[in-house]
Amino acid sequence: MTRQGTHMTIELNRRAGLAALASLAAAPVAAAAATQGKGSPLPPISIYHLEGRRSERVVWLMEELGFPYKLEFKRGDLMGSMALIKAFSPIVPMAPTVKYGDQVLVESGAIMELILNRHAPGKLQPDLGSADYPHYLMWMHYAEGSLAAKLFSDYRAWMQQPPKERSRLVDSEAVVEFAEEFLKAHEWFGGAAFSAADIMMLFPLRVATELNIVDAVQFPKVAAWKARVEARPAYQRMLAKARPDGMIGMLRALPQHAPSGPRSPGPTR
Ligand SMILES: N[C@@H](CCC(=O)N[C@@H](CS)C(=O)NCC(=O)O)C(=O)O
Repeated sequence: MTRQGTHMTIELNRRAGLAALASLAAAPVAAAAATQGKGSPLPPISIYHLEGRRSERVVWLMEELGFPYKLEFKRGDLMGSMALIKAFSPIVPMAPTVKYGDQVLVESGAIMELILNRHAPGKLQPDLGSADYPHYLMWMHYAEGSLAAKLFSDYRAWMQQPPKERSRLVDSEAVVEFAEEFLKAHEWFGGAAFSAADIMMLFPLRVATELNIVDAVQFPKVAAWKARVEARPAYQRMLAKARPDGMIGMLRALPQHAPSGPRSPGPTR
């Protein structure tokens, strides 16, 4: 790996990928491979990345699957990494941006669903017909649609005008509480087994407590789940490759919360 400031192109898991491609090449057509549960051959994938941000989800997924990918970012330089993204995809520069074959994709959840459904059938998702599947799919989408959206809007509102007491307008507790309640009855967001839903949920739940948007002590099940997912070898490999110097450029954490009053009745958007 080259050092800071230089444009990093990291070719990862290449050998594993070549072996997988070689074995898949024996299948007559991609569709036949998919029906045999092997998945279609993976096109070349480049992940445009910002350290510590949502693009880690795709890197982590690829590490869980042992799939090859290139990682594009400037180590220790978020602005430089964003400039790479803008040069590659100026219309909607965001992380992750993924080059999938010759297609340009954004939205971490959609990218993950595509990779799993097309190239890794049966992995990191519950069976479509199982009781776990509806929950799995709900958390896959809740992570961005309800949780991250509420957290970041509360964060901005709080930064703009710090509230003096818990308020219906700045109340991310409710959206995190929903996750806490679920984890009282389930070990993982996909139910019985670790899945891509856990990968989706880690970023917003990390942001929630690291930026002090909610009090970590109020959510012990979430804390225990975080420790479980962060201990996974694939997560650790992701950290080594995609966040080699730890967290950089972190947003300022919110000041200590206003004294707790009664919980307000949930999200109001
Ligand atoms: N819903 C998108 C959100 C992507 C997103 O907003 N990514 C952030 C980084 S975590 C970003 O690129 N922000 C643009 C910026 O910081 O300028 C996803 O899940 O991929």
